[in-house]
Amino acid sequence: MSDRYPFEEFSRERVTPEAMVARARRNYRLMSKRRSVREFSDDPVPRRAIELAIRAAATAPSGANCQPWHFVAVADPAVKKRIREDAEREEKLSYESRMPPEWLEELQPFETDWRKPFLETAPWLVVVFAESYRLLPDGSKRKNYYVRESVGIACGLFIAALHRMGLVTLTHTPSPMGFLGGILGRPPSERPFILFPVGYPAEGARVPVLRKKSLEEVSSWMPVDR
Ligand code: IYR
Repeated sequence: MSDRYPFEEFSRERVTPEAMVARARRNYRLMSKRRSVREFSDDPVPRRAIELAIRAAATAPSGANCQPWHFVAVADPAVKKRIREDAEREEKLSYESRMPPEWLEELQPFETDWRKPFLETAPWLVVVFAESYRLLPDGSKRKNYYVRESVGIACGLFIAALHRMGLVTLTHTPSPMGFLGGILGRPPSERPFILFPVGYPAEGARVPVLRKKSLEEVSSWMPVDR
C-alpha cells in the first residue's frame, strides 16, 4: 500500500477574459507558424537549450504521475551515423515492400522517401522512449498507466518548446524502430516512441504548402451558439 501525497493549496492569479483572449490569440499565432522541417542546418545548438526543452516536456501530466518517458539526446556523430544507417535500412524495406500502395500515394505530396540525411545533419537527435513498466526494488514489474497518452502529451510540449525557441524538428518514427533501444542502450522496459531531429532549418529549406483544417471542421459545440 502506498501513502498519500501531502497536498498543498493551489492558487493562481486570475487572468481577465480580455487578457485571456489576447494571450490565446498570441499563442495561436505563434503555434500556427510551426512547421515540420526535413532539411536541417548543421549549425550547433547549445545543449542548455535542449535541456530546457526536455525539462518543459517532462512537466507533462501522466497517468498516476508515472512520468513514463525517457529522453536520449544525441550529438555524437558516430551514434547519429549508426542511427541513420539502421533507420534507412528499415525505411528502405518499408518504402520498397512493406508500405501498402495507398500509403505511399498519401505520402507522395510530401516528397519523403527512405533517405534520412537529417539524422546526421541535425545537431541533435532526441529520441523519446516510452516506459511500459517500472522495476520495483524486489525485481517485480509495475505497469505504468496511460503510457501512450502521457508520452504523446510530453512530445507535444517538447515540440512547442522547440518552436518557441526558434528551432525546428520533425516528428520522425522510422518503422520499425526497435534498433534504437539497442544503439542507445535502453532497457527492455522502454520502447522507442518518437525520434526528433532538432536544429535550425537549412538555408533554403522547403516545406509543402499545407492547409490545416478549419475550426468548423475540427470542432462541434453544444449548444451550437454558446
Ligand atoms: N516512417 C516513414 C514514412 C512516413 C509516414 C508518415 I504517416 C509520414 O507523415 C511521413 C513519413 C518515414 O519516416 O519516411
